[in-house]
Amino acid sequence: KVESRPWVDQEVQDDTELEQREDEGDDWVDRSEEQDIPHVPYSAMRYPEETMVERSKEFYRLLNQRRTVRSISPEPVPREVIDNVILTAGTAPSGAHTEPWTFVVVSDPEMKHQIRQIVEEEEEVNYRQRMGDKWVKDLAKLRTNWIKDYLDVAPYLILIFKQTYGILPNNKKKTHYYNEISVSIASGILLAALQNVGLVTVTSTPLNCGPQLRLLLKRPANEKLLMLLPVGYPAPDATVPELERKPLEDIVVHI
Ligand code: IYR
Repeated sequence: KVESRPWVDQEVQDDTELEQREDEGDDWVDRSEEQDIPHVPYSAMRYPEETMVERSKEFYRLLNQRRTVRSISPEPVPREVIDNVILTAGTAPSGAHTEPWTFVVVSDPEMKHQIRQIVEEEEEVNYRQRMGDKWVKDLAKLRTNWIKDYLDVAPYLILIFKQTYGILPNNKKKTHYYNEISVSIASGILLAALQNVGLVTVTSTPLNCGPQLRLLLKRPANEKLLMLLPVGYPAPDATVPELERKPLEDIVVHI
């Protein structure tokens, strides 16, 4: 089937985009049905330069302390905080302002356990077969495996879905341009918002679990799982690998 989605960069196109397109009809929305919207003046904060330097350092210090933490405390976290970090994620820019994201927040212990069973079953096959020796060796230093206690223990699991297209109230479909990159940006902002309140997570992308988790959570076929974030306070005995980040000169080129 010929793909006609010029906004998807050839190099970035991944197979998650190519599956399950047979469920799509041709009933796409006519953009002329949309109304024009007013444009209003924009004003931003303007800081003195020293303040900018100070704030840039402060924000870097905060985010430089972010670590992937695989040992999460069962201690409860206020629901309002979760709502606020998701609102923050939803401020991300998106293709044609389509906001192509759904954040599924799971706190029900039984549902968390069902998610764990699906993920562990697939991850065992991933580690033993699909990933191959090289990938498994590359991960050895992180000491990960297919046992994911955090899926039972973390007070919240946030499953981030990208909506590959939108469905309007009249059942017509709406193109979600750049949906994967839009939701990826939102996910990054979510990670920053969690760091800002002292919560931790693991940026997990459970390989081959998307369809099963989508069905378990009763999400529609236009939604594809992009990321699964267990969220909570770090366990008191949590450890992290002693990793270093690349220095500025290794990540920047000024021209
Ligand atoms: N998804 C697996 C494996 C894994 C892959 C990468 I790339 C990592 O940086 C870490 C883990 C897991 O969650 O164990």
